[in-house]
Amino acid sequence: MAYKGQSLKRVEDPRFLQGRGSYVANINLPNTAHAAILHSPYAHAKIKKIDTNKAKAMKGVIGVYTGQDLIDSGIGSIPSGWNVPDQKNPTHYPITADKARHVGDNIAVVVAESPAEAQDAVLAIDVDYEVLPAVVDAKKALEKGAPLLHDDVENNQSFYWAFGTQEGSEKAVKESDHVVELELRNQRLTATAMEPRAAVAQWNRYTEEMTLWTTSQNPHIIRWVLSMLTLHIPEHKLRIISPDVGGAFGSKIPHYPEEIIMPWLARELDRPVKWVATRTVSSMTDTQGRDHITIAKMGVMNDGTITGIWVNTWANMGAYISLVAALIPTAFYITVLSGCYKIPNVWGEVWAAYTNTTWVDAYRGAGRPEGAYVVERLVDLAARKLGMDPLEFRRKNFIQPEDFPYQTPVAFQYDSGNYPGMVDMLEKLSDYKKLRAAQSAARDEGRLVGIGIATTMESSGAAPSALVGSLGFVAGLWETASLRAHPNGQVTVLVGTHSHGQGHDTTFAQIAADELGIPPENIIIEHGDTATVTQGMGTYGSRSTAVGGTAIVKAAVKMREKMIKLAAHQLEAAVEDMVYDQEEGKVYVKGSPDKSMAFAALCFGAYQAHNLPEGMEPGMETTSYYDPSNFTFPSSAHLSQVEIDKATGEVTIQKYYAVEDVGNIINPMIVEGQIQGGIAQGIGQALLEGTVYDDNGQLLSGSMMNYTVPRATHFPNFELEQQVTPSPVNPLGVKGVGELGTITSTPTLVNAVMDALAPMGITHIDMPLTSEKIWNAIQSSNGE
Ligand code: MCN
Repeated sequence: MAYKGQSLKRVEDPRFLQGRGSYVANINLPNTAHAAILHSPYAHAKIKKIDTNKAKAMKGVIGVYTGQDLIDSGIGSIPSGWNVPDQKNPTHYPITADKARHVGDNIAVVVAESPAEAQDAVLAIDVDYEVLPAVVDAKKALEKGAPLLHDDVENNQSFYWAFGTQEGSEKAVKESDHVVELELRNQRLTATAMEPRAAVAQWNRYTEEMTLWTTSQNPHIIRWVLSMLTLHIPEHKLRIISPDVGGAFGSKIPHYPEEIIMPWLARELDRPVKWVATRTVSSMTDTQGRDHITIAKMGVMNDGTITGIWVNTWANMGAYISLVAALIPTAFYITVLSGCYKIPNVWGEVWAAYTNTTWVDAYRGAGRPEGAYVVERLVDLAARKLGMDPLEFRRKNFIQPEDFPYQTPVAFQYDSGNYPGMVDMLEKLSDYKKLRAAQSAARDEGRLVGIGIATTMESSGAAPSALVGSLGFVAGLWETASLRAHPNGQVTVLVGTHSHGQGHDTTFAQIAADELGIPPENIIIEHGDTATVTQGMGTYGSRSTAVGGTAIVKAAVKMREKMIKLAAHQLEAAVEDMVYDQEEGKVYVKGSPDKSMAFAALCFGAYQAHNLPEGMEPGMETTSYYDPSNFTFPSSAHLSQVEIDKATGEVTIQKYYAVEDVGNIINPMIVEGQIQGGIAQGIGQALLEGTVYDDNGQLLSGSMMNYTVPRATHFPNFELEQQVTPSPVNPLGVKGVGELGTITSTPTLVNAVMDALAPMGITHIDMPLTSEKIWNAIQSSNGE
């Protein structure tokens, strides 16, 4: 029976729901010491002197350490793993020694017998700061005379990157019948994962081995960097475990200071050391996302044909360069500016700046939501300018199914898709004509009802390694999987990706079950421990199924081949005459189905090793390293209807429809869950969320009291449908789903609100579209 395509219940859920999750904060080793960190209260301040004497003398305190202590012992600077030409990567020690560059920058660490004693002693550290002027805005940071963050980075400029058809875009925009222009801010966001970050380190003085439990999406990458660049412990003596991780959304990709500080302390003190962030510390120090200022233009002809697009962006990198931060406004942003459309000329350029804010890295979608937002807002404005229906305008410009593989002017070759089919489905699902008729009736009554649409594609499962290398990645983006069949026919699948909410224990078992012909109950999935899974690149960029899932398929093919050889030998038949029955999990002789050996019998035979073919090694274990030939390109079309209360500016989402195309689907229920969560997160950005710094760099949204994440009551029922256009890139035919809902829902909602406000002459308001901003726009509009 085929398990792929079925909505199997998530096997991990009973554990999570019954409080049996194993999170880093639950790791309690004997004799553990507890660390607390002193964070800078200033966004930019020179550290003139640190007096730790009072703190050191406090009850329970084992030690107090400053940045200089770590530097003196040879600890390295946190590196950048993605480097574009001429990129300037400032020095970034896990505890700063010279000055604080953002609120929350690490100033010192206390280790004590209990978390409370450590925290109390943190308050007793006396720091003499010289407060310096701060800059929080990317554009202002690049201006002459702006406060300089790093001595080794001139003008605060991290990098400049550009791609596309500069001349063509300029000409196209100039010579078009119409030009639409937009200046927008894609505001900064905080990931607010349910589980704050944590790290526990244990040093084994006998073997000189270090074990680090950390809340990471990519423990193997953390091991590479810790070993080679920051902690300098040999890789084979370093074990990184990322057990259950309670959500991440990109914020647990980076190499964080605490992943260096805790092992360093554990070795210094020769006892386990534990650190757990509070929500406030997470708000200040988890990497944040987005934060673009953009000026964009689109040229269109009278008949609705898009001729070109021109985009200038200023990207705020925060105070330091994070691990893959440089990827986000470059290869994950400018490369999606063609969207779902045949645009002959696409040009994007970006200036990236350091500012006195928390460092920025991936946040669900990472670059692709920013790109989709620019394109979909321009498309909406263009349709409005021409008086065309936004669905028809999109249809006119779509890349057609027969155009795939489609080469855009901005590097990507899209694998497959059916964008017209997707909007046909959306039109039907939403009963679009009826919605428009109802909207027009509501407008006649003076109500502010709007319908917003967005159609987007995204690039998931970044690959191949050589390509991402040429774009700036220091590592590769392959994935590895090992299948270990046990003598009784059960199988352990070890995979280099990391599940932190996505349900891989379930979907990966479905994949392996179909490949081997055994029930998923006989398979367990292991990930997140470098001692069992030898290598891996982790989970982000919606890569796990397309890349990790395919590595499982490839390892299963090798296992089937070995089983066929073994069965042929034991059944005294020719290898060419053997058939592997993936339905039944057995190997039989063609034409004689009763001459067969079951999967478990073959496993037992392989370990028994009494009767193996000449030259065959005992055991049943296979490994694959898989490097895909291309990204996969999922797509989606969303539609939402909103109503705005004129008196308060409050937006109510009345209807939400979404059609997604993620290729073949492994588990429809999990895919739906990913999309539902993604839509909620994208709407959160459109309407509510925003990380706010004042001009002095003080974080004004540092708690859940003033950073508004959406609640269930903000949403109507999402009505979802799937279109299936398999990807030719991988044998599963799958594309990524993890970020798609987020990418499409943000422009959908903003387009809906702008549609509602269109009769008042309002064309754009920057996110989040709070009731206050909308109310103010209504008050100053010319429509009333
Ligand atoms: N899937 C499927 N069929 C497909 C594609 C995917 O059944 N055609 C299933 C997969 O097997 C997997 C899930 O859907 O169980 C997501 O798969 P995929 O799109 O491959 O994405 P990843 O597993 O690589 O997850 C990463 C993605 C990203 S980049 C962010 S950010 C994100 C997201 O997943 N963070 C999440 N979803 C999240 N969900 C939770 N609960 N928590 C997070 O932190």
